[in-house]
Parts: sequence; structure tokens; C-alpha cells
Amino acid sequence: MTKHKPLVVVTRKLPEAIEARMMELFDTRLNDDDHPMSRAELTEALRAAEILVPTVTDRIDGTLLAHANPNLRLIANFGTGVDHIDLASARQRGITVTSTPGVLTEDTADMTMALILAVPRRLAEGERLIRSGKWTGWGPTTMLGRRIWGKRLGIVGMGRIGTAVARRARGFGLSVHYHNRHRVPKEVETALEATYWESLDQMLARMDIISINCPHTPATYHLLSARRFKLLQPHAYIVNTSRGEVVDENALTRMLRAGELAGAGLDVFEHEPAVNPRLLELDNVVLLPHMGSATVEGRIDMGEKVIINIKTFVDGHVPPDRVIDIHP
Ligand code: 8YV
Repeated sequence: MTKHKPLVVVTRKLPEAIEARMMELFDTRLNDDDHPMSRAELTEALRAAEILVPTVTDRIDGTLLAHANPNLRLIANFGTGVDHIDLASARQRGITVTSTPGVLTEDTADMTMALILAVPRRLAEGERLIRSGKWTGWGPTTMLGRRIWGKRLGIVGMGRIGTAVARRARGFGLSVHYHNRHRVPKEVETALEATYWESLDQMLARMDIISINCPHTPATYHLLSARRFKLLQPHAYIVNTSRGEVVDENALTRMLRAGELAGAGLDVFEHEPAVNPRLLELDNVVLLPHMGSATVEGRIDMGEKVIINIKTFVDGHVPPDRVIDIHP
């Protein structure tokens, strides 16, 4: 007797090698033209799926889960952040949720470092100047940015990505400071010469560059609030490669427009794919379309993790990257 292959519904186009392997292993339904699914399509996908492979572009809330196929047992997310999935609802319904941690740490840290360099050194502005055809040549006082070396970097969230950013930052001569729910092990602090700040407010008030690297959870929603932005020094820069919701985007935009902050590097936005149009008018911001982990290698690694999670689950074991809902 042939074993029942579960119906796996994949919401977005994944790398070809990953899709091919999934087709071999499971009864797989793909999204060939890669359009982000509408709510109606997502409802349909959840009605059919025994296993769902969503991405950050799919909002899977309690209502959708309430109408899901009763045989839906696993949501194997393609991505590390799971803030788009109602974990409490999933838990209540006995649906396991997995993610893809670890494999996108270094790529995301690279992109974070790129923004940490790009904003103070006016990289995008310089590029725009050349492309505008208005560059008249070198000048001793033109296109001056701010020095990176010797500055203080405050990392909000010292998990895998935050730590990888800290490692890179040391190479660029930044001193590393961090705020986290828990202090990291002494050996890690020593290796990174990192200073722990129990008070986020106090750290913010003393940093030159802030990097947001914590996940978006109910506890971190608007962690960087209007009040906290006021604590930053006017020469400070802020970089966000985590989730837009961690930052009050309107408050940030107001501060930047008023010249109360020096600049921002944003790879993520509060209402993606919408971007506050007022941010687009500013020269001192670098805006990227959520591409922190967007490397060919990274996407394949993420896909392989998804396959391993599904396969172990189907074989009756606890999948390696099961997400534990820490906010029941
Ligand atoms: C992914 C991300 O591209 O993994 C994450 O949490 O933010 C991105 O790196 C995206 O989420 C894939 O779903």
C-alpha cells in the first residue's frame, strides 16, 4: 500500500530546486506566477492544505485558521519571523508551526552592516548624484558624511542576527552596545567587547547608531515609540532590518523631517509593501524592499529547512525548527 502523501500548499514561488524536491516528496501545489495571495485565495489554500508553506506576505489570522482544513496539521513557514501567523490560534487548534532560523543570519547581518555604512556615508545619495548627471567633480567639502569608526552602535535584540551584526561592527571599529530581554553569556560579551544596557531608554540616549534586530512580537510592537525617538541624539542614525512594526514609522518620519535624527536605513516597513510617502522625500534615508536575506544561497537554504521540517513532521517526529509560542 502506498503511503498517503500530504497535500502541501506553497503560497509563493520558491527556488526551482526546492520546488522540484517538494514535488518528489509530497503532493505539492505551487504558485507558479508568484503573485501574493489575496485573502480569498489564502482562505482557499487553507481549506485545502494539510501542510501550508507560507511566507511573510501571508497574514494567517485566527479567522482563516478557524476555516482551515481540519486536517491542517503543520504550517512550515518559509522565513524566520512568524509574526504574520496567529500562533495562539494555531496552538489551540493543534497546528504545529515551524520557521527557518539560522540560515539567513549572516546574509541579514551583511545587509544590516551595509545600511550602517550606507546611511552615514551617503552612499545612495552619491549614487543618485551620479545618475542625475549633475555631478560636477570632486570637492574638498562636498558629499561629506559621518565617520563610522569610533562610534557607538546600539543593538536592540542580541539574538542570532544581532550577534552577527556585532561581529561585523567590531571589524569596522564600532563599539558594541546592546539591549536584550536577557543578558547574553559572558563569553559572548567578552568576545564582542559588548556593553549590556538593561535600560533601553538609557542606551538609546547615548548611541550614535541604533540597529533593530529583535523579532516583532506583541511586546516589541512600536518598541521604538515617539517617546523613545525623542531620547535619541540628533546626530544618531537608525537602521531596521527586522520588522517595520517594531518602529513607529510615523514618529520616525516626523523626527527625520524635523532634523531631530541624522538619518535612517530601512529594509522593512510598518505597512509593507506601502512606504510612508514622506520618507521618499528625504535624502538621508536609504530604503530597501525587504531584501535582508535575499540571496540565492539563502533562499535555497531556507527551502531546504522547510523540506526538513515537513519531512520530519510527516515521519512522525518533532520538526527541528518548531516555533514555541512564548506569548500565550
Ligand atoms: C524573509 C524575513 O525573506 O525570515 C524572515 O523573517 O524577514 C525575510 O528574511 C521573509 O520573511 C520570508 O518569508
